[in-house]
Amino acid sequence: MRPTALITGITGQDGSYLAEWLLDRGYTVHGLVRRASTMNRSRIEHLRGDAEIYGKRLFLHYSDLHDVTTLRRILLRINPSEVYHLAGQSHVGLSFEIPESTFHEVASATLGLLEICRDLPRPVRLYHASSSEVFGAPREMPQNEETPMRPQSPYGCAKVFATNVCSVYRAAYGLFIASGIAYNHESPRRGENFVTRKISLAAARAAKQPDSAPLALGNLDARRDWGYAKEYVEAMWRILQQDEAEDFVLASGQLCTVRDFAQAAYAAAGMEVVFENSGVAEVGIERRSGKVVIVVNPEFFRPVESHDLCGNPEKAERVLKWSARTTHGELAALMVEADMAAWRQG
Ligand code: G4F
Repeated sequence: MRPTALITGITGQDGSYLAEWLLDRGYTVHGLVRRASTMNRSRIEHLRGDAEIYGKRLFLHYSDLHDVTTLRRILLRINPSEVYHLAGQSHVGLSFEIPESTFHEVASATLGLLEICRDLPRPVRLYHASSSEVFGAPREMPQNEETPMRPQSPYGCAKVFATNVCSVYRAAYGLFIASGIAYNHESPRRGENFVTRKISLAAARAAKQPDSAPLALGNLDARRDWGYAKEYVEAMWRILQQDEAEDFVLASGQLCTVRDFAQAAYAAAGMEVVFENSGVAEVGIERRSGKVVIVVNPEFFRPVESHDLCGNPEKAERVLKWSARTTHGELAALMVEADMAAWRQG
């Protein structure tokens, strides 16, 4: 019999790559999608358009994570062996503007899902997408699975709750529940309001339209441990194939500033950049030097910034036999190339 997986958040970056990974391994995949007036399924459109897959091994179900009755009914009907819980508001900056809905989507919804899993007749393995944001302002660098959590945002606080309640349910009820404490992972499928994709789109646009408006960014000195999302979904799957349920840090172990990522992205599009703090540049290309201008706009600064978030991937490498392979420079280049290719196709 084919293994069956349920993915919450299947239309997102990670959900779409994970669906591909599982389908390639012979799984039947079910995904939860939210009912909305506009369809936002572009990342899985190629799978939906594949007559060999859609409706045969890939199924989508309308449900909201707060619609616990529907969720329970779906889980009982499809009887999955594995659940990958990836859904929820994931923008850290936005969580300062919508803290309560962030908490409901990230924290309460996870607890609701655990309650359903607890009652299922057949034991299920659950992957919970935790985040480096649980560490926030860590007292050590790099962080590992034992590093104390010190979140710096409403989103981070919600993830702390969700990660801790997953551990409690694992201990209390003997359920196979494991969190991947993932550091930033990006791709051409990344949402456009995350900094790497914002940069790759702007670099591709500047290559095509030299007089386009300059890119405006927030904190250029912020450093992140960035990896390629396509590789991170493999780690999620490996976590559920272990004998014991355990949490894992998923990281590259390397830091890169927003400034350096931007420089690498524009270099991949054949351009050099200069950074202006004034925020008043009117065109993207400085006529004298031929360099592209990136301006700093305080609007994109956060009330509190997480810092020194660099993961120690040692446990994942040793136990899961997994490591992040794509470097920051390679990641920037592959994202820009994908966005330039999309421009060329119109
Ligand atoms: O791309 P970001 O918005 O990602 P952030 O905040 O690190 O969170 C992402 O990674 C976490 C860890 O995996 C996830 F938990 C979370 O769900 C999300 O996927 O910002 C990265 C850095 C920040 O320091 C931010 O202040 O870039 C800085 N930044 C500078 N200018 C900007 C901008 N971020 C955004 N979104 N937009 C800017 O213009």
